[in-house]
Amino acid sequence: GKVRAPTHIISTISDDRGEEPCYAGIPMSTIVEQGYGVGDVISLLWFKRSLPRYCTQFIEICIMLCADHGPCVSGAHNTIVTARAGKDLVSSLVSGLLTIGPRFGGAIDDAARYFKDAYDRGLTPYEFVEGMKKKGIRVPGIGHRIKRGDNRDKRVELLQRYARTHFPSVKYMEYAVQVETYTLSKANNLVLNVDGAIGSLFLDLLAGSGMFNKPEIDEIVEIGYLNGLFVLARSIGLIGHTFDQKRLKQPLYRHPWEDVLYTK
Ligand code: Q5B
Repeated sequence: GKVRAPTHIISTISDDRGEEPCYAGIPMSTIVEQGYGVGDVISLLWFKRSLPRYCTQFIEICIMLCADHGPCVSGAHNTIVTARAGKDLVSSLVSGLLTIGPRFGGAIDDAARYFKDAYDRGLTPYEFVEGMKKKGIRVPGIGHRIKRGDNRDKRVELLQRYARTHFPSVKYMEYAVQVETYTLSKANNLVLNVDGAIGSLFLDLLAGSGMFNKPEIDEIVEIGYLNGLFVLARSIGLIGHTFDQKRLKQPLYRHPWEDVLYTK
């Protein structure tokens, strides 16, 4: 019989061999003609299934809300400095993206992991937060440099309002809100931030949509898909900052001496 040479790559999300490319088995003509959006494409290429409209709309809202947060955040700052050093689009973009991590924008997966573990184990917010403190771990998804208990993040409110209206259950998000109530009683900057809101709400999407079984949810949380939402979204803003600096013909950036504490 025929002997098949062993393959070097296994791929399950897309196929470009036929007349038209397919994403998770769906031909491009269907995607275009049936009006699929970016949320649908993310569903196909990341989750390998078509998700209900309220889920794909939620994904699109996350992308829109996280696309930019001004020039002063770590990512935009790096991108601006790089663009002003005369570097190209890709270099400026990746220098901004490289700041995304546990403190900035990249706390979504850990927020989902820790909120899920604490909720599923039935921990009270007090037990959860104090347990994290004992371990010396900051609660991912809690805390912000400029947002406060009396100056909440509008993006978080918008996500919560959407989910309360459209999701069948928001139990993980409500748990995150209880955690926030406790952390705010400790310090006014310990608000539920955009990473924590997306992390907890994505748990609700995974658990409540009926589209994922338990091993699939556990695998998504363990692998960590959700920081990808911030990376994808913020790329839009970082590309915009690169064009902005080029358009403005900004010179090489040099930080002012008077803003540095020189000390021995
Ligand atoms: N403390 C975000 O810190 C920040 C605590 C905490 C327990 C916490 C911090 C943090 C977890 C990671 C996270 C996502 C570094 C943030 C984002 C996107 C963005 C960004 C933008 C955008 C801020 C003061 C005191 C200390 C700390 C304690 C702080 N956080 N305790 N759990 N989570 N959060 N990141 O203000 O006793 O004095 O030693 O790591 O979720 O990135 O817009 O900027 O769209 O671009 O620098 O929104 O919260 O506060 O470090 O001076 O701490 O609070 O232990 O206590 P800060 P610090 P003590 S959203």
